Amino acid sequence: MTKLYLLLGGNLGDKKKIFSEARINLHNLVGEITAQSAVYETEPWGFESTDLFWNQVLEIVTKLSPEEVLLKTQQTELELGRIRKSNQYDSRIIDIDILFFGEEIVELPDLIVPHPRIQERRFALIPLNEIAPNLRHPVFQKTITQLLAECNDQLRVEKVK
Ligand code: PH2
Ligand code: MG
Ligand code: MG
Repeated sequence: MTKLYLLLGGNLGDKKKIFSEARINLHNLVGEITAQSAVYETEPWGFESTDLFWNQVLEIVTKLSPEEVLLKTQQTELELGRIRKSNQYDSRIIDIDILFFGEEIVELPDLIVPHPRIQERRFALIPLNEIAPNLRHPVFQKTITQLLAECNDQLRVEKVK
């Protein structure tokens, strides 16, 4: 069994309903959700849009491999209606990213874990720091709290009330 951290993100549609369905699907397909951060409203990172994101981190205990988890997250994205328009950053209904898979390092053509841009993104670090402040990044050998303290991202990240 491995403890894994997933990031939910989306800035289109009924975010409350979509996030709730994503959590149910992931619980059924990947494993028990053992912790979840608050939901945050966040400014789009890397592109311009007036549609603010919601982001949330889930801790899940799984017996699946990283590749199997990737398939289940992609299946969930499709079931919830995600359409990929381009390879550029774009508005979307739901994105489910694998942030950490235990302390494993995975480098496959279609999957890199830990997620290669966590350290640049407060929208990922802030919810992660809420539920796993002492989790150690196996490449940088720093905790989430340390990565957050060193992060230069200035975009707004606020709890949804
Ligand atoms: N995801 C991206 C690009 N930009 N910005 C925010 N605030 N939240 C995201 O989840 C997000 C983003 C690529 O997946
Ligand atoms: Mg993403
Ligand atoms: Mg993604």
